[in-house]
Amino acid sequence: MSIWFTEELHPYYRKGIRVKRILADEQTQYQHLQVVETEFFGNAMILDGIIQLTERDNMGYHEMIVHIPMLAVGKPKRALIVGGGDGGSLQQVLRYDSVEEAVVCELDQRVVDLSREHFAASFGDPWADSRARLIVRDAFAYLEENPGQFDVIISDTTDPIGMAERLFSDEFQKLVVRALVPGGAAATQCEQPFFDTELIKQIYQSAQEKVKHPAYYYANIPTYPGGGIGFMYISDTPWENGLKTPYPPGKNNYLNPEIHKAAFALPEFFRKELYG
Ligand code: SPD
Repeated sequence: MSIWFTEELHPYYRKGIRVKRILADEQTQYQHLQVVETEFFGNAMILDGIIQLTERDNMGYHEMIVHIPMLAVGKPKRALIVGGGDGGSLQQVLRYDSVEEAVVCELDQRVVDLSREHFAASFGDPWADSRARLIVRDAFAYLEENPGQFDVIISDTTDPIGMAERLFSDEFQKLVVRALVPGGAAATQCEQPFFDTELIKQIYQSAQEKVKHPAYYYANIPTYPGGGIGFMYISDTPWENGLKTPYPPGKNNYLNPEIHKAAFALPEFFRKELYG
């Protein structure tokens, strides 16, 4: 079998990948979850028709959303991943010997189950690490109950549609900042400069009201709309602190010192929009 999967996240833009076979296709309590084997990108996870990750290009996303705040903080002990049930961010967080606990607050247990089944070749089984703790629950309530607890928070979410929309709100960001220890750092999935300019501006303005050193950075991911995705760094600690921190044990496949700096360089049209 050979079919094209076409994604339409924005009504004016589509992209497609060739699929060899469907490995899982189910309606969970929360969403339509598919895992497919693709022609070029390895296995891919699709939620409600939107590609979340592929084996071939997820490293840009997971390394960048995790290491930028982790390196800035230095020796993080406690990390929280909001969403991230696929285990990709967890795998990166656990590379740090300083990490004593990594909490993943994921709403959909099936994302965890099917990822363990179909992405073990890429992520291993980070859940087997004694420092990993899975909480299957709404992140809002969890954050409300845990102020001042985490050195690093990674908001590894789907797009701001339906139930995930509020994970991009000012209210959510307040809870994230409140859940950090002083000097802690967060990174949130923050969409695409061409397509989501207004949303990113709003998120940046919210962050400016709460922390001293918010900044937007970007990674190339061919299977995301526009070929990439950005992140909002939210902290009183400048991201540049991380440039001096040694990488954790294990192999980087995307991040290197040049990429670390270059990720924060924005194209002029967008730099003007965001920073004025
Ligand atoms: N437009 C797709 C954005 C997907 C972001 N979430 C990815 C989750 C990977 N852990």
